[in-house]
Amino acid sequence: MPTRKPEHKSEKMSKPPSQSAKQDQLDAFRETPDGEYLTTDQGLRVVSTDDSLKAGVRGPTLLEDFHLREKIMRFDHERIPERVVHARGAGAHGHFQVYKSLSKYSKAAFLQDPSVKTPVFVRFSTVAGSRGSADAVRDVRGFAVKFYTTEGNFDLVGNNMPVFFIQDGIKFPDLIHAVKPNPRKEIPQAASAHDSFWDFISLTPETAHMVMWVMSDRALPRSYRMMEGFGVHTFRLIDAQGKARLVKWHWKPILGMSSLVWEEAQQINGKDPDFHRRDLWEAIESGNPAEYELGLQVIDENDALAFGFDLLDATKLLPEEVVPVERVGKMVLDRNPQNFFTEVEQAAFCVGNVVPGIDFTNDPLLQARLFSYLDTQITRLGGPNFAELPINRPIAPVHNNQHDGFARQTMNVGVANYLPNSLGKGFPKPATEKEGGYAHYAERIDGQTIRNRSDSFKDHFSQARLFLNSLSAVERGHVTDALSFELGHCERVPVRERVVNAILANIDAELAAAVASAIGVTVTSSAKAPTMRTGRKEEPLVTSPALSMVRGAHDSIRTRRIALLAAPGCNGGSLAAMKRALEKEGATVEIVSTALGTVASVDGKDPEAVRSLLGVASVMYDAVAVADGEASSATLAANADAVRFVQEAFRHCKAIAAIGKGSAVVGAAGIPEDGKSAGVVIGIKPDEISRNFITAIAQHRHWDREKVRSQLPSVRPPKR
Ligand code: HDE
Repeated sequence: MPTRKPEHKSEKMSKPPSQSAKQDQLDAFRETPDGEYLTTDQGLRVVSTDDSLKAGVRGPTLLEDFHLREKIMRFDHERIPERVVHARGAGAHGHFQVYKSLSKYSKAAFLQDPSVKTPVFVRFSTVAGSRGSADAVRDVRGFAVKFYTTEGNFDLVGNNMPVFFIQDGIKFPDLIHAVKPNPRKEIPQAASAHDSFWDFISLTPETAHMVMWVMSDRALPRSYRMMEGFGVHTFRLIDAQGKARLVKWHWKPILGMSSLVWEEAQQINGKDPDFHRRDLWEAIESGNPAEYELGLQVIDENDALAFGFDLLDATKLLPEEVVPVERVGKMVLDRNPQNFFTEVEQAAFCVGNVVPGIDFTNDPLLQARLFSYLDTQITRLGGPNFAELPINRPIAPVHNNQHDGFARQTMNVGVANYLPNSLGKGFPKPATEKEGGYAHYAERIDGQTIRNRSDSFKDHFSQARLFLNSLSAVERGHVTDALSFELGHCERVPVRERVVNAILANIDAELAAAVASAIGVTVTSSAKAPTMRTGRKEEPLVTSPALSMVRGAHDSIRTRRIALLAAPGCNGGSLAAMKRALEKEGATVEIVSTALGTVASVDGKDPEAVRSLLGVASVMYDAVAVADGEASSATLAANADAVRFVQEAFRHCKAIAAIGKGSAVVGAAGIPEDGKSAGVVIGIKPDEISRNFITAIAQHRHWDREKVRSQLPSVRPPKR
């Protein structure tokens, strides 16, 4: 069993963490069997692990076989309860660094010095599905960051959407029961397209804004590396003078935002249920860290009600056009876990883990979370000692009188396990604020005990409308399609009717009408809710361009996955040139052929196929190109899998290229071979095609094609 390195008593909180502080701590627990003998948990060497101890070769197994009993006992108890929400996830290690001191806002030690790299562990997740569910479902994504600071752990447990379904945590069990599988049949898995979810939505108007987000492309991220993150609630930052400011936390992905299209996502869930987990893992393994900038919206403490809504209401966002997001630091995730269970499954994020300089607000959703995250670990991690697990252990020293309980590891020495004491000379002693003690912000509170909500929480539709109005026509079309899909799966007509009339009609008449006609119900309500103010000006903000995903840089193909289709008889030289050009831009390129291995070429430059058409599909790539060569093209054009590969890439609006004769495969897929369709690059000069192909891939999607999606010509027989 690995031995733990002792923590040094002399470790002072002010000492900057070594860059590897957390990694060193984790490494002390790692066990590598290289060159070692197999032993029992007691360290006894084992002679055989293949046969149980029996009375005679054909006789009964003996109870005396302690190795058998221990091995089976340990196996029987390998599973722990999955997270009640966010059960499916993936994690990575890295660090965080501020660009410059944030002392003007917060006294938190990890926000002071740009030369300090604070170790972090991040877990991304879906919400509704169970641990073995597929990654590319329509859902909110969790974005939980644990900062191992010198003053203790700070957990920023956020999502990839800036708002939430409900305003008060007391409704969380209702929301989650409604979205989780039907309690009788336990279906559907990891999906909100069912009656109970939409029944709850239709009767809970405060969900309207979040519903727009979940029905948008934000719920289908292309990668964890290409989505934003949000703290959702308003928190407080406290500076060294004790001055408090309100803050909204943001994470901005360096690669920009990208999404999947719905049909593609559904196919991915069959072809590669581990799509996002694999993407994160492979990017990091190939030396491409996942990177995000930390953004802050800092608001004056007195401005909680200055923007036409309540900053304590988690169903509202503060548009970036009203209060800009200041980019203050960068997080780099560059190390994969070495053991999923101990590092990812046992990670316990607690919203209540804060450090001096960061504090809470009275957001009633946040307040309920402060209880839940500590409480839930007792069942999930089997007792109160979960903070001792290596992944959860702070790098700041821990000294207190919280003792005992299941699986306690620390051996506290001494008899004075209480305070005040004289037997232990008064230690461990409480710290003053100056010595780094956490003092809660002294907010003045004056109120009556009441089970009710503030009037400032009553507007549920203005920001749902703001979000919808801020989307591009294509994005808006996707919201309509998603609602039509989801409600189309509701068996009960009254549920469909209520969503349309009680929720959608209040947001936008056109949206309600379009969805109603798709799901066979009628809009009977013409009462659109009034638009309330968002921002400082009296006239309502009509759009917030920052809410659309199509804005932003489209100039990089770094880490994009590209398939090059080739068959025997291809031109290997031009294909290799294209591969080199794409790889130079940071893309991952794979040659896909009718079989694995060397593909015979006409020019002696035989490419190596690392995938076969049987094993992959175009939904696993961002773009596809077809090799030159008469025989290769003829084979691929006659191969239904190859033709479908190209056709699906076209349906999903991805960049497509064909070198020379490769255009025949594009033609066989029913796509015009004139190279005039958006994002379809056809030609004979490899350099020029590669250049144009790179530009087309950087666009990520060529949405113009959506208009023709349903009219895509059927597959033409290949030209002979
Ligand atoms: Fe969570 N949430 N949540 N949640 N949540 C959990 O904690 C809960 C909410 C979020 O990767 C649980 O350790 C309540 C908002 C993430 O391990 C649990 C309420 C946001 C993760 C829990 C909310 C989140 C969780 C389940 C309403 C975005 C995964 C296991 C008051 C700001 C963390 C666990 C990880 C996990 C409760 C609402 C984000 C049960 C009661 C809002 C990213 O404690």
